[in-house]
Amino acid sequence: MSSAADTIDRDRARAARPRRPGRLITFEGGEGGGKTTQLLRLAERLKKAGVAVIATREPGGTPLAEAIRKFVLSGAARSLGAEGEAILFAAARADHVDRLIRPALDRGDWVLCDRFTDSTRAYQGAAGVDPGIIRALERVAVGQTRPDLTIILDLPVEIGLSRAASRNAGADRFEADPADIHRQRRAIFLAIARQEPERCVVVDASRPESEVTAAIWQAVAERLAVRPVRNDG
Ligand code: T5A
Repeated sequence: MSSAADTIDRDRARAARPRRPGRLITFEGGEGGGKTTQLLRLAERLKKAGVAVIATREPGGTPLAEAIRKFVLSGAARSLGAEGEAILFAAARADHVDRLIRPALDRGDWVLCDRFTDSTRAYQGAAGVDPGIIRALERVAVGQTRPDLTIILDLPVEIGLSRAASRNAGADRFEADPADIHRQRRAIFLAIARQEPERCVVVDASRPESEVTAAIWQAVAERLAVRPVRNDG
């Protein structure tokens, strides 16, 4: 029979455990910074370390959110204005968090997400949406599901745009904006990193891919204490 002391110890142990076992790592920054490339590289490395990994993206990650992605990135929602687009990004994010991200974190998986809430702060923020509205949408969409670590891939706008142009067929709704807007977005990402240094790491993405990969791995290993799982056979 268990004693009251055992029960208290068990309660304490439960309280000492992290509220959720998984980790959420987001990749942020302007166009063509190498988010997709680096996210996939980190996913591979974590898998080799024995971590269960889900790689996903925003807008997107669920059928509903992917449909919203197609609609917004085509420019079809432009007439709603920047606030209307912010609402659509938030709706896609709410579905993504409810159906994919939160259940994965609860299972103990690590979720790597290509863009998340900081993209709304930077892109819709630079388009003039009131920060209070952005914060309110963020609360509704994600609740307590906040990133444990955010990698901000930073590089001069011109380099990022030329990389993005070399990769795809045509610029999407946001990529096609003037360079000044891209520079404002970059400034907002860097301001977020200064305001939340415990969550954000800025990585110089103008360097060769392998150097960027090494810098990201160092940040993940230091901040989230990932260790290779021994596999003795
Ligand atoms: N958006 C999104 C909002 O406005 N609000 C929001 O809330 C959200 C979530 C999403 C768009 O939606 C906007 C932001 C975006 O405009 P997207 O198709 O997902 O659109 O586009 P991006 O996230 O911008 O991704 P990109 O595809 O432009 O760039 P990535 O993923 O940063 O870069 P990647 O890995 O595809 O690399 C681009 C090219 O560069 C090369 C790669 O090989 C590739 O050809 N490359 C390098 N070359 C040299 N050196 C390196 N270090 C390199 N790294 C990659």
